Amino acid sequence: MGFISICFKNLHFPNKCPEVIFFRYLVTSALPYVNSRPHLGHLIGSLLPPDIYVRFLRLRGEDAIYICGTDEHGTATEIAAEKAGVTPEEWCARMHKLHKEDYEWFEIEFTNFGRTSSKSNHELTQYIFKKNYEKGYIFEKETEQWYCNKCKRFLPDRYVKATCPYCGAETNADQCDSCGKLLEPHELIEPRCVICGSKPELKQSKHLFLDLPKFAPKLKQWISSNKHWSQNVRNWALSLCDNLKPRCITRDLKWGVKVPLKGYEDKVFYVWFDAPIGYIAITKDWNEKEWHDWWTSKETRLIHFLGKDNIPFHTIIFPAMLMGTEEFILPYNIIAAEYLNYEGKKFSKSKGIGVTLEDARNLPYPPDYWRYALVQMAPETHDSDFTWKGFQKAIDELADVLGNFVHRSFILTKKFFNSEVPKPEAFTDADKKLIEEIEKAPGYVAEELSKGHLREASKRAMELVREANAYLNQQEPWKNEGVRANTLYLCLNVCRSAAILFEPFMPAFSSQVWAYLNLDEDKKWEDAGKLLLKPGHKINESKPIFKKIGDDEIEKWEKQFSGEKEAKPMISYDEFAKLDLRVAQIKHVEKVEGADKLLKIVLDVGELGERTVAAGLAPYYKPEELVGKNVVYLANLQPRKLRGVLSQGMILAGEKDNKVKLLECDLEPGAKVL
Ligand code: B3M
Ligand code: ZN
Repeated sequence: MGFISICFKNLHFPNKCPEVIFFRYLVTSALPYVNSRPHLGHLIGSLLPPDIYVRFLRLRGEDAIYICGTDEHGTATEIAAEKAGVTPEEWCARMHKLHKEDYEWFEIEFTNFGRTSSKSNHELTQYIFKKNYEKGYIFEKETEQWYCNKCKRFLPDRYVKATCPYCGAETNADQCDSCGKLLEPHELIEPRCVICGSKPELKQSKHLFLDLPKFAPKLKQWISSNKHWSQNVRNWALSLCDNLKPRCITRDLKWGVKVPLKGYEDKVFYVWFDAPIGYIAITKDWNEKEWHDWWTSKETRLIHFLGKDNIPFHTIIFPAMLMGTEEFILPYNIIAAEYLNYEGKKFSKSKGIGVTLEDARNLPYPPDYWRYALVQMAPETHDSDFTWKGFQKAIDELADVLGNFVHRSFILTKKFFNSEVPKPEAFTDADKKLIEEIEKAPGYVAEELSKGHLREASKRAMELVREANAYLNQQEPWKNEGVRANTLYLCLNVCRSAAILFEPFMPAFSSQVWAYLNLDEDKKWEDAGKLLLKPGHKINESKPIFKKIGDDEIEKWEKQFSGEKEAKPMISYDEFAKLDLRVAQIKHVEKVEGADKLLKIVLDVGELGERTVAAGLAPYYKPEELVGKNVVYLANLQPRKLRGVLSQGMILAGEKDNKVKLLECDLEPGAKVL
């Protein structure tokens, strides 16, 4: 990828720069949706990597900004708000605040964390639309959209589930998560309404389309020329170019950016049309004067960090929209993460699987632990897993290698030199070897960081500390007075270097060590390779910075976030014997007025006569499928009224992963279940 290939302050070959080009960096993270609170996958998938990257750039003295914010439009938001009983505006304001607090807790340092519902984004979206429209890149077409007759609404995008016509996987309506293909409504196999499960129908509606095929040659040429992109991103983008279709950019919704065209008063832009423009608007909301320059100057390197499912939008659709304006710059790089799973499963809020950022904030570990551990488990080149064992291992490493080294260096300096940096004598071979490692470290770490290889970069930084630890053990300055000054002088300098090299990963660790070292100057990346702690400099007391995590604690979290519900407590046989369970035959079934899920079911319970129950089975069975079934019925449950139906007892069913099936029994009505 080589962000440092055209070199400004090249660390390896400082004298070989043919020309000095002053780039500045506009770095973005995919804008998180507001329909739920983020989890660890979001943090490592898109938010944390750009934070680490921008911190690194700043340490190198580069001009870099980090732009992010909440992606607020679209049906997902509308429905989440509806469920919560608030307006979309209220919902978004609330979620924006919570998202921001979550990220800030993890020390994600945004230049601006804005919102796509802002006035500036509405204006810019309409502006970019108009430019594309005027240049003939947008056309109108009568189209078919999924409409759910039961929910009485159009079902855009993620509100239709179906089978992917290309790979056969279960998919969303607009893009298949498995094969990445962009999908058109009529292509879907066996579509279902996500809200109610029924089969939607295609209805005619007029919509606007971005004419992607018109951009194909330019896109292809541009993508091919981006040799510094990762193979994966580049190949995927190129393969998409071969089969570009016009993309519908409007939706039949209320919540979103209005379409400034006659006849489109009831529609808004597709959320993916205005969301990336949000990057520009959020920059504008940060700096009214300079935003335009940032987004149009050739000196800006625009770098998007995102999850792999967002690749088509950032390599094709957004660049096409930008090309259409003939005004804005195109991304310089797109760094895509794979998916993070949780202990071998998918994160699932509804099933309680995985750790949300809110959960993490309530656990007894500081942000640095999460940041470092997540980098060790990051899905950089393939899908990976967050595991609690992995978390424990990462913190063990921090405590055993980094924390231990820093603490020993300080303790020994206090003991033997009254907390003053000792004055070294002539360096021995062992000293010189370590000095060489110190000098090389910032270049090595930078090389990986520049490519977005965060895990490798952190390993390189840790390598220096491992070397220094080995050196300290070998020198034994507590025994050998002769080597004491040199050894501790170098070890303290390694502490200083580590505070710089680990700053992007663990900002709190970095400031802590800086304070222990009694330093107040600004940290500079290249200084990590120098011996800048001066003999005689007074340092402060240190305390151990990292604490290992016990197995019992880890086991507790494994259980707590596994999504597995604990078994219910034991009961006695007598308690069980109180249940009067019978076989009952279903005689008659009807829907309950005003209740989507309830069915009114009349049962024949043999000697007990006829009984009526109200059961929440409508999503799983059609009334006519139930009639004639012999089921298991709990006869002596206190009757209660449900939506006007007096329910006498209940019929039993099993449930797993949203599948529900009645318990059936092949005996005559009235038979006892023992
Ligand atoms: N909100 C999708 C996502 O979080 C979307 C990213 C928008 S980036 C402009 O996967
Ligand atoms: Zn529906």
